[in-house]
Amino acid sequence: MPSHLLTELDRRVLVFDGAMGALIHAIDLDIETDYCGCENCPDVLVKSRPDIIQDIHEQYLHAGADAIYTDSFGGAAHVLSEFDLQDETFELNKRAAEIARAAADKHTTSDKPRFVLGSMGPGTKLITLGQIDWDAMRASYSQAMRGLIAGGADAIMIETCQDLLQVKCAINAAIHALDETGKTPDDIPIMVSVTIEQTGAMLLGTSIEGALAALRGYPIASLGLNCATGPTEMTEHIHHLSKHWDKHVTVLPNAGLPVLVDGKTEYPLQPQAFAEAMQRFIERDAISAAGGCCGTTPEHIQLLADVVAERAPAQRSPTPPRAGATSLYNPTEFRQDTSFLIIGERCNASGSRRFKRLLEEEDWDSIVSLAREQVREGSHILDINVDYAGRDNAGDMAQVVSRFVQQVDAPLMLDSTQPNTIEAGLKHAAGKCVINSANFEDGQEKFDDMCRLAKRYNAALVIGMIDEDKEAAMARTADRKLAIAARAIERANREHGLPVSDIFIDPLVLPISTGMDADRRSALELIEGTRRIAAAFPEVQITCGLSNVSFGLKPAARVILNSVFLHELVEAGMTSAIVHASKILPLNKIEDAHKLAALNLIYDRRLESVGGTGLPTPAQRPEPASV
Ligand code: THG
Repeated sequence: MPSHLLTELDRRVLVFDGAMGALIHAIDLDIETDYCGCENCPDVLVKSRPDIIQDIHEQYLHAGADAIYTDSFGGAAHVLSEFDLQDETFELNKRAAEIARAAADKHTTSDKPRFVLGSMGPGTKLITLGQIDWDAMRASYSQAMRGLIAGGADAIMIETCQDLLQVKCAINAAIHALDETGKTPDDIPIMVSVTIEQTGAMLLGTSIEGALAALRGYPIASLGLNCATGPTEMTEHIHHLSKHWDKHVTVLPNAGLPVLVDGKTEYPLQPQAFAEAMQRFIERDAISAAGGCCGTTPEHIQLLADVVAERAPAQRSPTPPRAGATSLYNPTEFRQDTSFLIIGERCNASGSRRFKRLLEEEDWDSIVSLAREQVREGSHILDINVDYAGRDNAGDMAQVVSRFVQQVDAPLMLDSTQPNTIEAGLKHAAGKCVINSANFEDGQEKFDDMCRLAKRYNAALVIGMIDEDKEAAMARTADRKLAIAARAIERANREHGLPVSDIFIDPLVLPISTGMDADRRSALELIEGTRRIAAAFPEVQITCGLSNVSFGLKPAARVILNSVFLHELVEAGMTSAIVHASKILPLNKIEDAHKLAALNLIYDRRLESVGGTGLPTPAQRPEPASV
């Protein structure tokens, strides 16, 4: 059965409650008897003073709130552990939900149901800063969320989020907790509310565009904003969500920006002005739910409820953002209108002597510099491959990714044949990544593992055109490349639910410079394969490790062959390539004779090899095909 809360959110704008902390602080409570010795831990009051918590809930319900937040903002085990309360995580959260449930049920009438939102705050440790790791945080949230579900919460509200990696981890925890209780996000929706500071970004620097792009693939029912600022400062961010987020938008501002009055923090926005500002979001941005955060009171919520007055949400027709990945900070679209998506190849232990040396020396700062150099050269995304015999690859991946996440503003492509190395990176990557890569070489099970990683961490996925057929190995013909692509897209999309636009097909580039007969046609087949895949699957991304084509040639010849080959591939429908960005030349910078020589090699025209550039020179000089 679809959740009652979701049905109601479709039907009318819901009023959420206001601040709880200030109302608690206004009451004279005893540290020992009320707070159980845990000073500044409001979460413990559900045990010692349920009467106070229920009374605050009822004040908001009385004011007209349709939904109330449980008193469990700091209820995750890793937060409670600061008060040595970690063993009570499940119980405290269950109590918090039960108290809110009792209050909500008491005020529910046949025409006005009231809801309980199981609140989960960001905690006191930032995962992207390395203060806690993914597994610990996920387990901690899961435990608390199981309590909220057991206590009767109608939704899990992951709120006041400052760090995208924390949000991804908390969503996974919620899915896990629901799973364990035999529920799904259709029964108990997962809601997310991020905090955009006055700087215009989340605490760790994420823009609203970045947050939306990184979270869009998850089964969340709403995305909104709360805390940090008043409604005015939220205007452009809410506008962005309204235009591009195709599910519910929730807005819970503070009562303005805080001011210091006689050494005390006060929130200046009065109930009337607050309600008017919220009315603008409801009318202009078609938001689904409105409430208040710090500094808001039952009076603010009462005036807000008067303004909302059971109205239906305004109409809007959001256009979802185009497929892409994100760094911690910003999104990058997979389709680059006037170019191709440039994936920097140089952070690769087997593709760069410099990177390999820096990895051996564990010179992480210079590795960051190499990454930044690639961004300056024009790379949109950075490939990271630390696979290297004799080292702890998963450990290296974690080291590299945790640094790049904060110090490099580009989405990351995690490149390894080992799922555990990829996952080690995903556990540190706040933004939306690309996994490189899955294939069918070792059977469908391993392929499925990579797809599951992509789902869990909301990453895009590169798939190489190679399957179980040991004789044929990599797909060398256009036919086989297309056939494997069709199977891969079917499996990743239908079976695992990866959006087609988040799938990168890699038809696989082989060197054509080996002089071996078997390799002579491989560039040709690749171009034709790309053309067919692009025609059959217009939404799919197509990529390749371009530099492979010219292994063994002299550096100057490689630049020419790579550049000309890339041009042919892009014409055929290739949308991205893993390259050394500064070594790709525009065609008009390449001499005609060199261009022709490269084309002859690519199209396997009859050649005899001579010295000079290291490129074969044509025996005859046919007209270039596509330059
Ligand atoms: N498909 C996918 N991923 C891939 C590949 C692919 N990842 C790895 C590789 N292939 C693409 N990356 C590189 C990186 C470097 C080089 C080639 C491919 C390269 N490096 C020079 C060399 O080895 O001669 C430079 C050496 C140096 O700077 O020291 O050619 O196909 N999905």
